[in-house]
Amino acid sequence: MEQTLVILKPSCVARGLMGNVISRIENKGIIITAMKMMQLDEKILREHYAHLVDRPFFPELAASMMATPVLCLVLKGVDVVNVFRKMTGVTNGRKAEPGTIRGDLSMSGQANIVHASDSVENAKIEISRFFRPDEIMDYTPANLGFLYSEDDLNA
Ligand code: FUP
Repeated sequence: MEQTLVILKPSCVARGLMGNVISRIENKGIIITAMKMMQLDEKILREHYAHLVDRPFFPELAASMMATPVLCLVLKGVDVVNVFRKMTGVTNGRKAEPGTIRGDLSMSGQANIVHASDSVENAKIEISRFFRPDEIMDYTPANLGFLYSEDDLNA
């Protein structure tokens, strides 16, 4: 099954919204395989946001990501990268659709609650950036047969 990396950003942690986002993950039937609080530093943020390091807003973005610890998660599910990106909504919370995490919880383009990997390839890179292999739990939830049909699992 596919895996994706999610970061609950300082805008989520500081506003007491971790439980809200984790509830959405659990309610959807996505499996949480790892979860860890981390204080990010400039080094890891320059890697994580390598595509944005040269943009003028990068210093402010990095500072916003270091303002409090973050909660990093690995999620597992069929097509979970795309499913969770849809649940996240577009980057700017003011433009994100109601019903999405950003659309429901954020008024900001930067303080936008969550990061979510944007492709299967990037998810693999990002998971290995934030987690050691032994921190990711390999288990099958007892309710798997009620989350998916055989067809879903064989697709
Ligand atoms: P996303 O994949 O939706 O998280 O968006 P990006 O990878 O394009 O951007 C990463 C983060 O950079 C966003 F969450 C917020 C921040 N950002 C800004 O602060 N200003 C911008 O103009 C664009 C992005």
